[in-house]
Amino acid sequence: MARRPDRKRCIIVTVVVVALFIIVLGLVLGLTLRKEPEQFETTFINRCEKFKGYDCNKLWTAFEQAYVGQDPCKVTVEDYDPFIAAASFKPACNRMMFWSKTKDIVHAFTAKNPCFVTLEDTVLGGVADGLTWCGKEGSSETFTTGCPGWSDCENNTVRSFWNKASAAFADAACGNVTAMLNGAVDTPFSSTSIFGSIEMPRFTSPTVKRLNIVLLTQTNSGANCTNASLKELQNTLAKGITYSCSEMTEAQLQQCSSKPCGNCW
Ligand code: DVN
Repeated sequence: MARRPDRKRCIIVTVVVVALFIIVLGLVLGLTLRKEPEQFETTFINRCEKFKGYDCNKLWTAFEQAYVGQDPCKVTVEDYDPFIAAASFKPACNRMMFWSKTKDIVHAFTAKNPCFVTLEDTVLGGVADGLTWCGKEGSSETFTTGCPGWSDCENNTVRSFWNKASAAFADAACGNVTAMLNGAVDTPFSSTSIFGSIEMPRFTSPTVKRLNIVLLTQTNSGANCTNASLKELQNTLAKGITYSCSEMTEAQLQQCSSKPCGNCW
């Protein structure tokens, strides 16, 4: 008879312990799973705040609405329209710098020589440079792992973003425009690259007056300005735009970093 209350107490204690365990497990799992999207959003907002004059929360909301809750292979360039509208920027005539296969060198150059501005130096590209992100059907979160790769599907979250941002950047091109290409590869100009397929076709005369190609060359080997791919570039460049090509070694480019705007090539 005296054992019954003990048994009851034992059951209550067990239930409380199990309930506490479930709550703690839930909290731990919840915090762990929430960590990823929070980090991405924080990175985005922190990067955005380095640029003056933007409402970064508004920019974030416009950005995430493009892909959140969607199949990461079904995000179109148009889905990023609200972000592009919110991230409007003043065109930097004569200072816009395009590039292909020279990502690290060109960004090291523009960091030292702010006369020139790449897409990634603007809020438009700066918030997402080097990042991977996607959504999932039925989820309101941003994921940074398990996203489809660049060539897994045409309309993937990241690729559509860069296609749209590159188009918007090129639409704003004006005056003398520069593109830094890589002389260490067989075809410095590729008509299927973002520069060749999305950006250059948007340069129109008379808004764009001149296209300066800066071809980064090795001292003794690789492509030079007579390269066949650069002939193709000239053939596809819109009529009325003047073309020039300057061969430069990395050492010459370094010296150029301290020169006044427009005096490099
Ligand atoms: O003018 C620049 C700039 O405005 C940018 O938005 O587009 C132009 C550069 O694009 P591009 O001409 O295609 O040059 P790349 O060097 O061939 O590719 C540029 C970047 O796009 C790569 O560095 C990749 O980005 P990541 O992975 O380093 O963050 C990405 N990319 C392009 N093609 C890719 C690819 N990533 C994976 N697979 C591919 N096939």
